[in-house]
Amino acid sequence: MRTVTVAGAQLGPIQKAESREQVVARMIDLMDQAKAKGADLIVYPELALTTFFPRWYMEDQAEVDKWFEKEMPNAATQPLFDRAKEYGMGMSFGYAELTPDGHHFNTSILTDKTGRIVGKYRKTHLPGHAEFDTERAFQHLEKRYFEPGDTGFPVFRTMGGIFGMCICNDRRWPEVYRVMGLQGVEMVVLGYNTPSVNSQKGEEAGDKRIFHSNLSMQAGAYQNSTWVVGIAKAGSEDGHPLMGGSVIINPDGEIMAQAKTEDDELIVHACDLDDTIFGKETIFNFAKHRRIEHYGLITSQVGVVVPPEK
Ligand code: ING
Repeated sequence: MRTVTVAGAQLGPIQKAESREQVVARMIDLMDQAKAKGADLIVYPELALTTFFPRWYMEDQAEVDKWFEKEMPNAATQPLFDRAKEYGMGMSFGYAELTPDGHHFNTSILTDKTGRIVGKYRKTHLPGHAEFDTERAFQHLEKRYFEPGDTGFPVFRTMGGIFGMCICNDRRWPEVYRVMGLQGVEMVVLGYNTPSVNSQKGEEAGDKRIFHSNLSMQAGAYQNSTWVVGIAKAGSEDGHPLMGGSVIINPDGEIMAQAKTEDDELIVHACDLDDTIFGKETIFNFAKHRRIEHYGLITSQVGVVVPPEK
């Protein structure tokens, strides 16, 4: 048994006017609750420190940069790192990263039980668009404000297991889980900020969004025999609704815990990393069963190339 008790710390909405200090206080309150439930690891959402600012069109780079962190930890987040260290609790959360040499990433970190950052991941798959789109009901400007991540999909040894991260839209791409699966990942932690409505398809029902989100993460978990923890920032941010539905999914692809609200909400589950072994040694024993001589298009071709008309 290698049990890691995971607390998924879903955040409710963060309004544009809310300060990082106010948000960190909410995150610490969830961490206190997690401690009371014996959590070893707490997982927060994507861009956990601010509102989902890519919904706002901005031209002044100085205004854009206000949403980014120039160092981590920093004055606003140090109390969170201090509390995690006091509790001996690992944590993962997402934030907008502005590097010393001027690069802008949608980033997530993983700390160990001593509060040390042991892993960093920068979001690879940026959805949305770079210019103001008059056709959309609302903007989704991640391609405007972030560069595609440069980390790839690394995994990290900590807390007695092998952990990986991805962020939001990454969870929809099977390659993401497989690259980590090929490194033996036993738990993928990810945060998301997913609009409850489709900016291009108004009539899409909210429950289909939850369905697609769960389908993607459950498939990733099952097909790589890994735990997947997907944690939302949810609720209405300045009138823009984000879906909830935070989940903890086991290596068989089964949902073991799911959030019920669109507010700050903790979901907790004792995850035995040894539950990943059977799948990795049998049906998804990659070394025994994969036939990579037939998979070439997956990395040699970006888009679709259809066969010629007869
Ligand atoms: N958000 C959304 C996500 O992938 C999205 C964007 C929503 C794309 C629904 C496609 C369909 O969950 C982020 N931040 O990636």
